[in-house]
Amino acid sequence: MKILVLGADGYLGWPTTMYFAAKGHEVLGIDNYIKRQFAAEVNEEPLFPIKTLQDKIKYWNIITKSNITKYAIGDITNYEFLSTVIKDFSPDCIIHYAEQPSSPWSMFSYENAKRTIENNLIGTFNVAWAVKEINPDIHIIKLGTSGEYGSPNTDIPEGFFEYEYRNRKETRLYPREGPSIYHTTKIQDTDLLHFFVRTWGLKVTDLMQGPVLGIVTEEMLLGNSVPDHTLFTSFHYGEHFGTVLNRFVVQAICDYPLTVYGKGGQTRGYLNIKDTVQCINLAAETPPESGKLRIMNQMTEVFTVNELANRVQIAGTKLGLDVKISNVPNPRKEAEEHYYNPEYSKLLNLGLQPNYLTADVIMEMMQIVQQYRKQIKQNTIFNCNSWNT
Ligand code: USQ
Repeated sequence: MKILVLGADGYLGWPTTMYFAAKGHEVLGIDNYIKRQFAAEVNEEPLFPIKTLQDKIKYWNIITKSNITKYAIGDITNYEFLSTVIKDFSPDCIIHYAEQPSSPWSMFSYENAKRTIENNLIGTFNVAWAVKEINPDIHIIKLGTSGEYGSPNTDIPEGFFEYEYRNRKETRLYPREGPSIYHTTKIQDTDLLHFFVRTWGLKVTDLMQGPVLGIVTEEMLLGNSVPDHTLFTSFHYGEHFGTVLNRFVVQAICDYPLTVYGKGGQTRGYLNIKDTVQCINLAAETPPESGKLRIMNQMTEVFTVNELANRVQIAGTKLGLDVKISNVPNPRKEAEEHYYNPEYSKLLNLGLQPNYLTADVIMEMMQIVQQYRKQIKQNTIFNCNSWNT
């Protein structure tokens, strides 16, 4: 296949680019480095030094002795740029990660909220419009978020559900209620894509992904037991850009009590970064029929924040660390104790082999983070940047 990866410089975009390239697909990775800029504004550089996308791809092509992976630097909110790339490359599949990905960052200021809305909504709109104009047969795989559902008091289906109202039945998108501006843009992305699918028969897969954890994917190992650090992805641990398990691992290594927000009963579906790339591949290999929006819940196991903290503490003890847990004031507006029961069988039925969160997985992460301990900026870990202030 010819695969266009939008947001190829990011935490998930770079492992995805390598994954498809390693399978022999022709990959074009695009990025405008905006996430690097957004993160730098809040002093949150990734823990590991990360080369530019150009340099990563050049390095990848040298060590894998191939030249099928290419890059283009540009902004997908610029329609001229995006449509030219799609016309020239003529992809079979577009994987769309090119969004501002942090909920806390989107809530930090008016400017951040506005930039999140502009970047995410115009970007997605441009992708859908360009595909409609150039070739509606291109399969769009869009990274949504399980946060679109909020934390409802009923089970959560995979996208659509059947309901009955005044003795009549209908099937519609399950109601969504985002806890941040970021999550709300993802809801609007889904609505936009659904409209394009219904109106112009596009083929779209929208993945409701839970918070991702982990550092290493198969392609960083290059067949060895130790990863090549030059191929590492942008691993964040700060209050805005780090996901919770990744943050806890870094906190354990630098003797910072794990920052459980509030009561810690917040429950989400999580997955390993290795499973993200597997899921994207499974989606790419099974495009939906035209005119149908396919939604799949992308997660492999459900935890409360307290359960995650306990697991990190146990893994830390095995490595001789004295990991403390602290219930800090919750900077977010979210339920801290709630029902949560999402369905997530579609990707398993397509063949997903989950990498579950074992003590070994956490210890492996800790051993890598340990090597970069001196680079950890403790002052970016918790400043209680709040939804309410
Ligand atoms: N949390 C803590 N302590 C921390 C950090 C987070 O208790 O130090 C809690 C949060 O309050 C939340 C849960 O852990 O209840 C998950 O937080 P997160 O920061 O790992 O995830 P979230 O902000 O929800 O967003 C992340 C990614 C986003 C992705 C989303 C999936 O930034 O790209 O889409 O996970 S979901 O959460 O399902 O919306």
